[in-house]
Amino acid sequence: MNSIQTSAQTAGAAPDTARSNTQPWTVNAVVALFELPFNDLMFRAQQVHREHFDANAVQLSTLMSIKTGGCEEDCKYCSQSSHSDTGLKAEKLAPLQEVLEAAQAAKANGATRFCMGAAWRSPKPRHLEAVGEMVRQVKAMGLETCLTAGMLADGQAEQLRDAGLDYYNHNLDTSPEFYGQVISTHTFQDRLDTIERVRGAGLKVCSGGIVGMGESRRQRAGLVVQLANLNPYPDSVPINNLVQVEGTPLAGAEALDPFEFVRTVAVARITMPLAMVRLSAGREAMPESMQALCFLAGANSMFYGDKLLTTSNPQAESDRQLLARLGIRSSTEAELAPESESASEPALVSAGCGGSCSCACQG
Ligand code: SAM
Ligand code: DTB
Ligand code: SF4
Repeated sequence: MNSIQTSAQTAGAAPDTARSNTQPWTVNAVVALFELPFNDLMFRAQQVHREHFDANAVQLSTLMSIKTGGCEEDCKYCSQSSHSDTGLKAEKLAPLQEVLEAAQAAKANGATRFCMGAAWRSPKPRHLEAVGEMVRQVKAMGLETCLTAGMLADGQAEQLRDAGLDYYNHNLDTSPEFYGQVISTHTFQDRLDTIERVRGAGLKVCSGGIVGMGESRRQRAGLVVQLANLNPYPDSVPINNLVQVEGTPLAGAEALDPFEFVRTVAVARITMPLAMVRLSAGREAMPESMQALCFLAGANSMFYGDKLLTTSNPQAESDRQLLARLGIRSSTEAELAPESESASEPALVSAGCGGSCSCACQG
């Protein structure tokens, strides 16, 4: 279809599940969204956002790199690729205790999800055993669990599901047309295959991409189209702004216009109305005013905690202050979820208020 779809159209006849677009998005239609006057695009995104979510609540996830560096893949943006000389030391899988302590600290700080990242092309069976135990024990702490560990073989998603994994993160990263310019050691189809296995096992899919790698606007639209036309589209869609790491081929790439980043968030919100859209890597370099625009554009999740995987994130304290200044509460995804009865009135979750607030937090 060539015209811009409205959310009413997407909510039309008998979708397979709630998160399916009844008519596929075309690249032209998504480019047309990108080309809207900025205020019109923001208005459209806010309308869609408010139709499905509390517009003043975000979900907070904390990341930990459980296996850093030495990855055999050649992703040109990544600090952990062994094809780049970034000075990062390759490490072994972190001990269970270290992971549990980090998860406990994340929970105490107000995060509701703990995301573990491993720099693997694909996990080996012995890796999966160890990671499964981490997932089991983090889940037992009352945190949602997310893992990103590369391509999965048949049966591995089921193994993780049985350990208690909620989400598997596997980004499509960029459009099929641009993919080969960024990564040559696996294909776009490989990414789709893993997403299929994750979905097939009944895990929630977290999949998004990176912008600011020198792709064109049409290619950014191409990424969004691929995500939005997944059936169903991802439960969670991280939008990363390239963090330029010295020693990677993409260090020195021309920075993306900040408004184009905000537009990408808005377009993701409009095309995937029920997804959690996550403001992901790159926040440290973003002015707070730009982050506020991202929330206005429909972002309702973010990485919270002083570190992403190998690069830094804004300090948790400054994020708490930013959210307070914007009147944005932190909330669990269950409370934010469209099907939840409490979606319109989410219970408050502490983002480390220390018990000094009047909310229903755990202090
Ligand atoms: N090896 C696994 C994989 O590739 O799926 C998991 C780890 S990988 C670091 C997870 C995601 O982080 C990538 O798909 C990419 O979207 C994002 N990412 C990695 N380095 C980044 C950077 N320098 N800037 C922005 N996003 C980045
Ligand atoms: C995602 O989309 N972004 C996160 C998470 N999923 C794993 C990773 C961002 C990594 C940023 C660069 C780094 O810290 O190494
Ligand atoms: Fe980095 Fe993941 Fe690519 Fe490995 S597969 S180089 S960890 S993005």
